[in-house]
Amino acid sequence: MVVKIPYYIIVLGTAGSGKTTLTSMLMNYLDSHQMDVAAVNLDPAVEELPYNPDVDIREWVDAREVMVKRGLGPNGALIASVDMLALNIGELKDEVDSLKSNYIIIDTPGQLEIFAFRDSGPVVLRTIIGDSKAVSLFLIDGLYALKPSNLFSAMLLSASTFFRIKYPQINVFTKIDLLSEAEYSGLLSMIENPEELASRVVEDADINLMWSSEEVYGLAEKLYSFESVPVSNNSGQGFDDLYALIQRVLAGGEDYLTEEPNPLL
Ligand SMILES: Nc1nc2c(ncn2[C@@H]2O[C@H](COP(=O)(O)OP(=O)(O)OP(=O)(O)O)[C@@H](O)[C@H]2O)c(=O)[nH]1
Ligand SMILES: [Mg+2]
Repeated sequence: MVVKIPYYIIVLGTAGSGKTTLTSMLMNYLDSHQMDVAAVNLDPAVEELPYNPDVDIREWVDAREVMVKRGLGPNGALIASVDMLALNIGELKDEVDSLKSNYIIIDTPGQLEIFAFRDSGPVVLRTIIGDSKAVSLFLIDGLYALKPSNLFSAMLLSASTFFRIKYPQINVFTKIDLLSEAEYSGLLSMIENPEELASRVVEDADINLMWSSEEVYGLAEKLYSFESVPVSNNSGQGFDDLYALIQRVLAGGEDYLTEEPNPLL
């Protein structure tokens, strides 16, 4: 018996970095390449989505209701909502397991700390994904990353997220359609070359950096072990490269392996 085993694509990143828009765009991209794709929304506070989620956390927890009932602020309510979900994850997991898609994209909330720095997020992800293959996309706003110290700090955040989530990770620079040609090539030269980033971070530092430029370079070099890809969620620029990187991680560069046998059979 041949059973489809889905590949999971987790979309993470700071608030407003473009997670939901990328989820929608990537769904369209995979769909137009004859891949079967589904989406899971794990943001309990989102009002409107540009895609139709196949599984939606809001079916189980409503962040607004949690806010009112428990007298919490928006951040506290979000954290409590995901904690509540972690305690009742079985039903959501069953719904995800019933999906028959090649790819399942998981859109996460803007409060990155829930997924990266508390226990509930990683527990929810590991329960959903089980033994399947997964890749995590760490989104960095391309406009924000133009400043070397911003880029460096975003890459550190990406690395620290990786230590908690523990799935292979790709840094995805979004909103490149908003950059001028000069800005785009400046960004590219920093994300392709750790030496350039290190020297610009040290050059631009208006604080007393406790690290020398060699030390910043050493750290930057390590951060470059994550692959990077610039994209526009508006025009679709960069999505061929993004798909190729995802495939390299998930299937050694091949397209989805539909004939993958179930290891349990
Ligand atoms: N120009 C441009 N705008 C983008 C791009 N990606 C996202 N946006 C815009 O950025 C804003 C935030 O996008 P979202 O997709 O909601 O970001 P998010 O990371 O899901 O936000 P939260 O879930 O609130 O953290 C929206 O206005 C999007 O239209 C992009 O590649 N280019
Ligand atoms: Mg979102």
